[in-house]
Amino acid sequence: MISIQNQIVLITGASSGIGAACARILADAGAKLILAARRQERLQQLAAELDNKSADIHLLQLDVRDRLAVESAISNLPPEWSDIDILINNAGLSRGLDKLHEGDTQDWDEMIDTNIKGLLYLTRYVVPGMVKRNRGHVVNIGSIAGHQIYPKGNVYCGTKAAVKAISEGLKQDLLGTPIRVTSVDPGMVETEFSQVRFHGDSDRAQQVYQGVTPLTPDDVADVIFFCVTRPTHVNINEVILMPVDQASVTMVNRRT
Ligand code: NDP
Ligand code: 8X3
Repeated sequence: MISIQNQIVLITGASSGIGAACARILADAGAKLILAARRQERLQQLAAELDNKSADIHLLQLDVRDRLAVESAISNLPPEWSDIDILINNAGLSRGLDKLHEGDTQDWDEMIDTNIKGLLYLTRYVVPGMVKRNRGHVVNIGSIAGHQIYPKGNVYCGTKAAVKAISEGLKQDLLGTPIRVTSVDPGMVETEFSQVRFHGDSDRAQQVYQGVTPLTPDDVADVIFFCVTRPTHVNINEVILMPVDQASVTMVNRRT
């Protein structure tokens, strides 16, 4: 296991769920954290919590869909924060659960712009520095939905299939460098994910996890921590994790 003490880790989507859980576990291990998301007040709350543990934090209010904002945020990082060691491309969302031919095109744009293009922009502006410094690790948060399609999952599944392809492509393109690329692909995790998918309909969101023990954000962060702390010659290419109550994207054992 390698230490990540004082390594600079940029986490997108750090204001909630899996991203916030990553921030907590990495702060405990002494990493220096750049926390990015749109909701600044959420980032500030998390920073205050981590501050109590003397964590070194830099906040970035950032919409990953905005290419120019991403480029400017990365190129204007203060010098003490600019040498990013680990990029966790976690920001992402699903919007709606509709048959493709009845889908809301605004929902599609939001998913494609965030899950695919946002991840690409961060990668494009952060990885060249890693190549120059001859060190680095990119962790993309994919999904079981990138491996298997479910009814009405169409566009969301498409974005996560793209993340899978992009992770594999990046690994190939970085062959010959020491930079590592990992895709962490969870099944059902209880976060704000379903609230966002159903545009704030809490009852519908809760039903997703009814009678099931889903993964927690900490479970996923734990796996990410494992991946980034392997010896430097080891690359964990892809991890699929799901709750014991889930066998595939559509097979879930519900007790009620
Ligand atoms: P949450 O909704 O709890 O967190 C999503 C995070 O993404 C938030 O911090 C949100 O921050 C951020 N985000 C969304 N859009 C943008 C944007 N345009 N710019 C910057 N940040 C953005 O969900 P999860 O923690 O579950 O989701 C994290 C990742 O895990 C996603 O990629 C998701 O697809 C993936 N995933 C989730 C699973 C689950 O079952 N929950 C399973 C498999 C994968 P803010 O709104 O403040 O910008
Ligand atoms: C989130 C998991 O199955 O809701 O990526 O699409 S699922």
